[in-house]
Amino acid sequence: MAPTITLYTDHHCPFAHRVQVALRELGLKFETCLVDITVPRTPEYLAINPNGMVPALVYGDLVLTESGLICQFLADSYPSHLLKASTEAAGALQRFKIGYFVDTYFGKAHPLFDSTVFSNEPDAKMALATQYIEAIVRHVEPLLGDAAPFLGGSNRPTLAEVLTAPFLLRVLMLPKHDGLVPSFVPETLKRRAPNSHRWAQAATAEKSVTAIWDEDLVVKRTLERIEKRKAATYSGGNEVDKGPSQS
Ligand SMILES: N[C@@H](CCC(=O)N[C@@H](CS)C(=O)NCC(=O)O)C(=O)O
Repeated sequence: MAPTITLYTDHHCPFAHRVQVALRELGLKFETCLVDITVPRTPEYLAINPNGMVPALVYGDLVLTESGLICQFLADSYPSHLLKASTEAAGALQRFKIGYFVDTYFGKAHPLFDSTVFSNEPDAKMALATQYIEAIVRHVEPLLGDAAPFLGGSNRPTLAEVLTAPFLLRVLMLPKHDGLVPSFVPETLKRRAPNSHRWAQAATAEKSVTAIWDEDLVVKRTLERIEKRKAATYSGGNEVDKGPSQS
């Protein structure tokens, strides 16, 4: 019998969003429990995940945490278009390429986007946005030459898109909101990194990705976090928030 699956999530968290995308791509039935991460966690939630973070996936009698590992576990457990088994023809190579791509995107590019969002100084914001685009041009664009529209010529999303799409939504949508990300980002990406731009648009248009996307909520929460960080900086206190990687 298939295990019952419950996802503990907050819809503005991109890490939790990854797991939603994986579950939907795999066509798995699951329940959603919303956890408000803007307030102290309830004892009930801390009993499920003692570190209080989302996502947590209750899978049968297991509690799984860490979004990347949860998605990998699901993709391994339910063979599909997301990921070949390592024993399939070209499976090991596809898995290497997906891992390499995801490492490259999050290791070399996305932190610069997060820093753009959370920078308070307009000139620094512009410089960081430019550095993000340069990192995409240099490191990510060459890996997407055969995207069709997804990684490695796949016409359906792979694990690479599952892990990146929630973050790409922010790259494409936040520049519409004054003061968060300079508005030149999407247009410049389209011109300088056409493979990446096409790929990001395709990934963020998938139903599995848009299903729980709430742009107003993400913008509101991002602005709140920026204010909180500013207040912490001006009061000379310790950081009250965990940093840009959660944007
Ligand atoms: N590495 C974790 C990161 C998860 C994470 O940062 N979750 C944030 C929300 S986006 C969270 O739960 N923050 C609440 C807190 O730190 O108390 C993962 O990939 O699952």
